[in-house]
Amino acid sequence: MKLLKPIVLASVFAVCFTCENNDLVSDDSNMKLKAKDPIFMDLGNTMRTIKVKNKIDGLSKSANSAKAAKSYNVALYMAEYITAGDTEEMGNIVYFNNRGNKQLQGDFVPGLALDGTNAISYYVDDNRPSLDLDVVVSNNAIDRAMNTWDGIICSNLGMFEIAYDGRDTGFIAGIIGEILGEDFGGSQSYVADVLHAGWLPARAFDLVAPNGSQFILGVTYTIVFTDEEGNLIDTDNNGKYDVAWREIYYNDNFSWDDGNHYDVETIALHEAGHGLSQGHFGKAFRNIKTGKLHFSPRAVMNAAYSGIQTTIDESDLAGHCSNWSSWFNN
Ligand SMILES: [Ca+2]
Ligand SMILES: [Ca+2]
Ligand SMILES: [Zn+2]
Repeated sequence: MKLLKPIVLASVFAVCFTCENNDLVSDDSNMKLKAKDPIFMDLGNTMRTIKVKNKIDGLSKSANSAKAAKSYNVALYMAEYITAGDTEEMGNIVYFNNRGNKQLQGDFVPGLALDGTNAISYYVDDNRPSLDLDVVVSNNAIDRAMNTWDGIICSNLGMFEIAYDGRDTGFIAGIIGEILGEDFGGSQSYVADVLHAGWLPARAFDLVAPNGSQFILGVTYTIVFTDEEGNLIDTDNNGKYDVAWREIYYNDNFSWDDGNHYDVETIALHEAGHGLSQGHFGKAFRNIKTGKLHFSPRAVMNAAYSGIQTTIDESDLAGHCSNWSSWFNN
């Protein structure tokens, strides 16, 4: 199959070269890569009832422990993945509930935060390190990525890290493990608004997209609140499903590096963008002679890896600010 693809593409190229309005070929040397429609994957019923006890800052330890746990219904709603960039596959959106074209975006809701604060919490799980990097090195890269988003001045994320304490994490790791009959760890407990859940073996990514193990670098899953029947809810009526938290996983099939190929900070910055409700952005082109992938505009939120990128570009900034500048913090 892999060998056939260039031939198929080359013939499409030849046929379309004279077409008007063709959107495959942008000029003689660059081929525009077409974005695919979102895909649907059926992982069965992922709705779970979880108990969360919010620890409120300022309350004494005993007052906090006296607070009753509250029950919430949550389910996996969607995922977004970024691809390695050296295949024909571009990153995409995956929906796990088939509602035709009635899919909405997801977003956090002020006042409905499971950590008890509108500030954005994150957690980095050391229990699933990459095969290639010392966990301290990858953690530092992830922290740098989170600080980059937190440093944007149009938003007031008040980001804070929940310190690693060894606990089991991973709503999605649990579900994937159940489906594949393997133990990837996992927990049905809320940990933080954005969970960097760590690295999983390649086969876990075949549940994100068909053959996904071969081209997905990283994926961000969106877990949303549901009602008791499992219907997705939009309690603040903003036309977006209410996000409970997001989980980020990295594909250990690829070689991870710190400042090389594939650079953890670059992918963590991209995935954290999804963690903060941003979608993919930019048109992808492949140079016909060199095979090199490039984007217009180049941005952190491009759907495939095209080299190290650890700063937020204008288009990323616009997306972030339109979403977060009106967010009220606490
Ligand atoms: Ca929060
Ligand atoms: Ca909403
Ligand atoms: Zn992505």
